[in-house]
Amino acid sequence: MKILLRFPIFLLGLFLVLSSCKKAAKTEAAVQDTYVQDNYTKQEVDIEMRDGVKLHTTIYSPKDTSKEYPILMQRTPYSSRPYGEENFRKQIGPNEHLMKDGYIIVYQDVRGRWLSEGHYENMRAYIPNKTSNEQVDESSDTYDTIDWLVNNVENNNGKVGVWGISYPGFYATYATVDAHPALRAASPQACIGDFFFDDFHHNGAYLLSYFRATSLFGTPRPNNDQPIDTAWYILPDIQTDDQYQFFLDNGPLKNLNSFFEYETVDTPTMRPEGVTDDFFWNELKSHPNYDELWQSRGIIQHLKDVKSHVATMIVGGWFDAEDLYGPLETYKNIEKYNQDNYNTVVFGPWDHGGWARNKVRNTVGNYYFGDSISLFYQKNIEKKFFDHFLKGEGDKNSGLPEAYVFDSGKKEWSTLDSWPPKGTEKQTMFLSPDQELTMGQKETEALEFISDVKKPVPYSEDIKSVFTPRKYMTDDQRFAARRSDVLVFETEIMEQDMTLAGDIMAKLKVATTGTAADWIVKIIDVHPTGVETNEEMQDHLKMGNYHLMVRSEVLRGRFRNSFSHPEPFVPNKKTDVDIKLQDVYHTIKKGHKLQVQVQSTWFPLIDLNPQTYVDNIFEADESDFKTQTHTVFTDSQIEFSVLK
Ligand code: PG9
Repeated sequence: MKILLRFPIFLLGLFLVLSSCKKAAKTEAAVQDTYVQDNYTKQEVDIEMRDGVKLHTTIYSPKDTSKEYPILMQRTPYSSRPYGEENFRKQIGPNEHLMKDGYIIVYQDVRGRWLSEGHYENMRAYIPNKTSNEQVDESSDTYDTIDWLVNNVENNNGKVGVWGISYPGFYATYATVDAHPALRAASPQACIGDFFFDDFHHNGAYLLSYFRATSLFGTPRPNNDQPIDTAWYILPDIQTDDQYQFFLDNGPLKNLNSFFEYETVDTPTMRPEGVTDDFFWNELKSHPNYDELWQSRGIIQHLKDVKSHVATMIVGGWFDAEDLYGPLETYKNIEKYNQDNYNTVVFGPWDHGGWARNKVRNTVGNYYFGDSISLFYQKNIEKKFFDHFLKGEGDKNSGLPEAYVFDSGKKEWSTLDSWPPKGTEKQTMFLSPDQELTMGQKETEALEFISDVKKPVPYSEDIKSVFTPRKYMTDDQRFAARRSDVLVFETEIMEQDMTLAGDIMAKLKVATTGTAADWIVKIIDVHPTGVETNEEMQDHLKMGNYHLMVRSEVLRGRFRNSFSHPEPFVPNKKTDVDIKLQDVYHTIKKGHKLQVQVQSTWFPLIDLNPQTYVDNIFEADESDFKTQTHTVFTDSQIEFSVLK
């Protein structure tokens, strides 16, 4: 009896031990919540810029004052809170290894945000060749801040690094322009490069899925834009989880203006016709083309003279829905124009900022890429980079490769001496009749589909409402493939691996009965059956036969020849539409199939194209939206960069 009794207790004990191991296996051992408070002091200062504006800056310094430390800084529009020198963050710095190693960690509210003075401008334009202290931008603000820090913060070793993800990544890139001599290392990560190609637009198509984020960047601070330590903006509440239906029922974009008429700010007594209180919404809706407003605010164009004392490591995620253009173009332009610089790139199988998370299982949406990929990056790449340039030799022998890139098909890292890799060849495949994707061109046929503005193609089969899109980047695409307004082209089963490495060019030959159209291309890795399903997979899906979206992109057809000078289509005229899809590093493995989908709506990831040409879709009327018949000709082709 005793043995019998003891046996279940043993099982219970075993279960408890195993389940705690399993739980621990999901997340890396978390740092105790009071680590920062126990090991760092905190001070908050308002640093005066050259034009007199003061920027609120939080400084965490190691309590051990027996040695000197580099400064690692992040400039952010998202607040350097918690405010108050008695309130501490639970983790500081790019990752916990750097925090534990001992750095002076600095956070700053950028000009016009939170507790900093001044007025905010999204993606503030750079002013070259400044001639007065009144000419300020994020470069001069960073320079003035670094100058103050190295001359006033105790125990600093005179070397400064900057890092940031997304918008903070943009400010990290900006720091490298007219850089302060103390700046030695910059890691822009998922860094915005240009709001016409990152975040709010993709090749001119407005990302309606960003709608709720607008007020975060466009609501004027109250009391005539005074510093404030609590969130002053309100995210629009569309009061439903079904954003597809909400935006479809809402109709033209101009019906959204009412969300941006605020009562909580100093509302002008009389709003000028068509002007809302949200200054960013006004910019979005008044500048549908790539005009001076957007062009002046892109940072990529200003990377032609990055001083060689600034080492750069650009980081991004292959499945980042928000900023993919930015990190790729930032790396490539620094590489192109500053060939003596130390400039490296890291791209892993992550979504937006995934590399900074401590989860053991690295997934994007349904798809599992492996364990400890972000943890590996933090410990063996990111810490190595900053330690080398801020604490170590600081020469080009960092021990890191030019390109640390993860093959999302093979699910393994590669260390390469360039990106894109040497040894790639362009391989053209044709969108052939009978839904085939073929190496050789077959006879030219016209494949027609009805593009119904009342039933646009969903960008996701999930019923949800998002702040910004994310999961769709690895979603299974069978839900779309089964619609008559999505054209599908697929290879035979691969007899050998095919490694896609670099950009993809879709060279479409199209026509429409209308005068306007969007064109979307999706690259899909069709998995074989018999593949094990991971625990993160949604219930209605299995890994067997999963149609993994590897890359996707849209081009608003009016911009096919110029992003600044849009033009209508001539009805029923065969027209070239070339779409550059951002880089991939993905092996379509033997036994898989490569699939391409082409469609004209992608809702509500992007807004609905009226499919009749109007100068500004933000001002379109209900009557402008018309169902049309689109045609894709089978001499359309996709040009892949294939690693031989
Ligand atoms: N690039 C991201 C973003 C920008 C603007 C609106 C919403 C998101 C980011 O900074 O996270």
